[in-house]
Amino acid sequence: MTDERFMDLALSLGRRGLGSVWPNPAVGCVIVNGARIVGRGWTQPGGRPHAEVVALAQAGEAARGATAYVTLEPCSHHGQTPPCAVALISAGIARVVVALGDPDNRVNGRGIAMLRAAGIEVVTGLGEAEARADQVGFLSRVERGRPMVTLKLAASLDGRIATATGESQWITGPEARRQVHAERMIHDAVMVGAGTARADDPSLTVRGLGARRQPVRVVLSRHLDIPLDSVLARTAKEVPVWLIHGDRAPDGVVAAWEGLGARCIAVPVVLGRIDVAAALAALGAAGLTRVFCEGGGGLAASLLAEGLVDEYVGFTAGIALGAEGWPSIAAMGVGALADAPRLELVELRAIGGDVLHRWRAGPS
Ligand code: AOF
Ligand code: ZN
Repeated sequence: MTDERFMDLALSLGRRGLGSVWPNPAVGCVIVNGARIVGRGWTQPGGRPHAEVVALAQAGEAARGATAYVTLEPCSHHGQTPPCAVALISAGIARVVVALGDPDNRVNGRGIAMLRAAGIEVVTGLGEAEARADQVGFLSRVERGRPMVTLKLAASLDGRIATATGESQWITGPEARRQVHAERMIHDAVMVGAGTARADDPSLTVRGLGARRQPVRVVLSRHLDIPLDSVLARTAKEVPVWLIHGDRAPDGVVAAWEGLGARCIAVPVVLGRIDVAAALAALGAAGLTRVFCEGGGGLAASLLAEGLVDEYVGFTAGIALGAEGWPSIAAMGVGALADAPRLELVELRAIGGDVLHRWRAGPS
């Protein structure tokens, strides 16, 4: 096997951690001695142990003289455990192939420098584009101070997410809904606006896929007017609920939610709405790297208007709801076409009786 194939394997191992390792990146590591794979590792739930530590433990003595393939620069800082660069050196690794540098200011080139200083041959940049795509959430947290955002909307042919009476369950079929759970699982958090939380009384958990760590449930609610007997309220002690509220939400309601186990985070209100950029900055500061937003139309519009959507995944069903239905994207104040956010199609397929379409924002 070639360097490329081993790095591909490391990249696919690393992806296993997506959604369960925040605030850390989901890294993969493969250790190869001769032509034999002697260790495989990926970042463990909660972010530790790091991928290299897992792979080295598996390799044992066979790590001596071996090559390590790592999807992110090995760390050089002393956390709760010694740095991975030191672990690789002590294990007698002879060569390290790294896909992408780690921008964390505790690392940022020092990991690679430590390996080289110890006489280890280091090759960089192999698989960099794939690694960058997998690390988009971690890179966003470190470099932009906010998590990456995937916006998901399940809509009718005419782009409606509910009927005039707010009925939305179910517009799409079971296959699309199952896919939504798979998408939730590779994100750190699932986020909705207060209107959706009130209308659907959702649980926002991952079900049926054996998730090892449930995503945090985030609700944006200016007045914190979500029923205290909702599913989210009743389950806040089992799976985290974080409420982003306006700075004037009543203290009593904040205390009541905190009593139920929710985390309440106040952010400024701008023109009568929660400042979504400030909300995302707060989520980034709290460690989230990948957020999956499931509407509603108001939150979708705010995120799009502010250029905060990195990926959009749409599910379109063969049902028409008409203009009385709730729009998937509310008013955005777009005048000229040139001012409208435009995304690039990256995936299109049938899923059950529905259509999945995925779009990415251009580089910002
Ligand atoms: C690695 N391998 O698998 C991961 C790394 O808080 P700590 O000590 O766990 O360090 C977290 C930082 O370590 C994180 O911000 C990133 O720079 C790096 N993550 N490094 O060598 C891994 N997950
Ligand atoms: Zn490490």
